Amino acid sequence: MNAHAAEAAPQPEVGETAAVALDLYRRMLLIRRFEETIQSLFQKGEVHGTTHLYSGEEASAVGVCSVLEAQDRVAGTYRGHGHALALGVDPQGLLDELLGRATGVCGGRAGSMNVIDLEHRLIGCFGIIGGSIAAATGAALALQRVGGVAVAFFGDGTTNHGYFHECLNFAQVRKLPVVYVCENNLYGEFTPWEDVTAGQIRARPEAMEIPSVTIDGNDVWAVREATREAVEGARRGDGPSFVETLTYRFVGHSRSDPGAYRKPGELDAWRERDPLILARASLAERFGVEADAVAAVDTAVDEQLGQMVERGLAAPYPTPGIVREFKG
Ligand SMILES: Cc1ncc(C[n+]2csc(CCOP(=O)(O)OP(=O)(O)O)c2C)c(N)n1
Ligand SMILES: [Mg+2]
Repeated sequence: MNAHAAEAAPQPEVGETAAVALDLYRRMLLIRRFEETIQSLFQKGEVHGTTHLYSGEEASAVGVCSVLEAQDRVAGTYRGHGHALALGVDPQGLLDELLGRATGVCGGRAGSMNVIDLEHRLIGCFGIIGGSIAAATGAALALQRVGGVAVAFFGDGTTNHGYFHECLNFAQVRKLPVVYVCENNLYGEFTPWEDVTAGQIRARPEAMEIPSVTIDGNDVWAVREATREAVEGARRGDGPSFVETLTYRFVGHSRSDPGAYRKPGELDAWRERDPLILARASLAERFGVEADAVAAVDTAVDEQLGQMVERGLAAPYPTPGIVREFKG
């Protein structure tokens, strides 16, 4: 666990059902398997550029997005496959996008890092760190007039960027409906967060009197409950909130990183707290879901991905010079 302790995980609210729990699990599993597929396609030379995987952090996106409504808007990062799939972006469209095909959600022209899908509330994924914070803050300025809440996902390292400080200050002064979700995975690229960050991250929004919480980012229920509260506050007109999800990426920063900087035993310790393991445990213990029902979800996701790869590899490449119009 990170240097600062997470608050106790809230229990699911009365009214949460086994169906909701299974759906949250299915979404997290879909992200994990989708990215494993992407990585294997990348190694075969079918996915170009680079990839930044979200493996290990799935509970953060899925928990946050599970409480959003149709009018809300989300800005993700270059680790955005997870954010997109958690929002319900069509997995086939996303896969095709990464394969550079015309059938991709951006017509095959965005690739892994810059996916946008306005139909599914995703206003962009940003390769420039802090870009998501600026975009979500701008969206919140508009949503303040028309209704809705904006969410920005970003990492621990990004809290040292000027955008973070400027945007949070602006959002608090204008009481914008925005939730800032800092996915603290302990590292910014290859650097431990504490080597480059003065004080606790949460103290920064707190200094601006922005309600802030630090939670176990691998527990989808903890993320869901903390975000629900933050989103409700934004809808009431109370202004911005800050949610720090403590999590860990199981793979390197990007495709070329073997992760040699990890502390001994660190990866294994976090693997024991894999969000999928925690979700399976909660399915059984809190909801009485039988192992067979979980296995059926596992099989369905595997089959879905197998079919998607076949279709994606058969899809056409975009015509040079012709840019598809975005709907939104
Ligand atoms: C403005 C800007 N500066 C530097 C970079 C290079 N860069 C890419 S990822 C990264 C680290 C970000 O770390 P963090 O915010 O913790 O996100 P994580 O990758 O851990 O999810 C940096 C510095 C960038 N993309 N944009
Ligand atoms: Mg980080």
